[in-house]
Amino acid sequence: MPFDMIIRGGTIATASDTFNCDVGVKDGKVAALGADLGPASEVIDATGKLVLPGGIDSHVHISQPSGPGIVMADDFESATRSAAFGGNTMVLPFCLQERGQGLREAVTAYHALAEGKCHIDVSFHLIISDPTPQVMGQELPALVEDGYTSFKVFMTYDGLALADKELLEVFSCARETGALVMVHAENYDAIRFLTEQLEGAGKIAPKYHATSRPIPVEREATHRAISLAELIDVPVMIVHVSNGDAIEQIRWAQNRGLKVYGETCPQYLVLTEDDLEGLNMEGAKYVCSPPPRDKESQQACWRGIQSGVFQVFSSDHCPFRYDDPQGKQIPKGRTSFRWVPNGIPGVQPRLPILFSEGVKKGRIDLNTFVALTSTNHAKMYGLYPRKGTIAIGSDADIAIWDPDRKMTISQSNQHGGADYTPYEGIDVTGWPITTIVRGQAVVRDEALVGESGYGKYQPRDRSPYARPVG
Ligand code: DUC
Ligand code: ZN
Ligand code: ZN
Repeated sequence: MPFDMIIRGGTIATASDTFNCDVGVKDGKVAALGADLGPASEVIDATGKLVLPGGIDSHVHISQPSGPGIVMADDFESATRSAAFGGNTMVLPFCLQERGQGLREAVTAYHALAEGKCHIDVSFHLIISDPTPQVMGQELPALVEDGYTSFKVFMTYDGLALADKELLEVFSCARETGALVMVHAENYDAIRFLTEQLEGAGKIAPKYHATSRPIPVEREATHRAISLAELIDVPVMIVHVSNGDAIEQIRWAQNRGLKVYGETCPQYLVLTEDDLEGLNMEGAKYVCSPPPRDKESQQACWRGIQSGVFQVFSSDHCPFRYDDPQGKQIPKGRTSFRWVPNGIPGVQPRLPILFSEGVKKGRIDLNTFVALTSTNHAKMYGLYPRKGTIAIGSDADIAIWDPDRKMTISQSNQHGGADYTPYEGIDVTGWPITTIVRGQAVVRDEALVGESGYGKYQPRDRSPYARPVG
């Protein structure tokens, strides 16, 4: 029996091409693309369906420490299960170094949380919160060698924000080691100032979360991150970009030949600040940073996608349960928006939202969709061509889509640990129905068929995008 699996009769789309042929899978890899491939142990009929590289979501938070009394809604089992239902074959969550903690120690503990739990493949970015000489001089270079080839830094948040000098030190370490830096760009002091002003005026409801971090807060930090990166001559990825002003900074840098990359997310395409207006604590369901903006910002994000300012479209999945004192309804959250856990679930609806709003509505073509949701993530983070495409020799990481299936996103069709979806009621056309990881169906015909523990940790190469300009 030459093939373990044949996916027959579908339309394949990669980041560059769309064509009709069968896919032969052997030993977890794509082994043949063609017609009449002969027998196989398992045949999947994909007639009338799209056969796409499995989604890779390079920005998700799973089991991340989030402050006293707060617990994330997803562990590795539930996060990777819902990701699989959303047509993803791999996710990249963040391993957070807490202040005072060694990086290696953080990585070991994070592996223990993932081990034996994952339905799909995972790899870890590092969050650097304590760039001590030991971390920068020894731990980080060794971890990059071991395949942890990207890390995130924060310009805001108590316990996470790095001063400009620390950012320069981390950027310099990234340049030396060939790692890719991801930046959360918001101005910490401006947010603290505005938060105190709002609280002083009794403006404490969740909706003021958005007021406390307006567009200039993100624009200024985006520009500063770019300028600091330019000083070091190191590439940077500006993550979760929400509006046209921040996009302008990135485009300006790109036009100057700087290696500045961009990521946006579904919340900046389909949600607005108005969603935070909910009565009582309902607005907390939409508290995330940067906050969703307005219709004009949504249009700017679409233009950023269409014009190539953004290389990747990620979910920034960061789930907290709503009806839960360890989640969005933490008692302190009623005293001020500043205590409401920051983040929203989104790893499952990411792909249907972009497919429906982007491809089906004619804003982007199918190949751009594949690039933004899979191929570019693999390229950016050192996984390509093992992951992120359908080509001979690549891992058989494949999502089979019904491009015409009409669905309404609802908590009842979500499979993660959260008890709500901020995308409730959004109608979409196109839905992933079967997800195959390294040649094994994990979700088949919209039912979970894989076992937790099948998904494996994947060390990564250095990003080809992380090389300095010179
Ligand atoms: N930043 C993220 O990347 N995710 C959730 C919250 C945040 O501030
Ligand atoms: Zn962030
Ligand atoms: Zn995030």
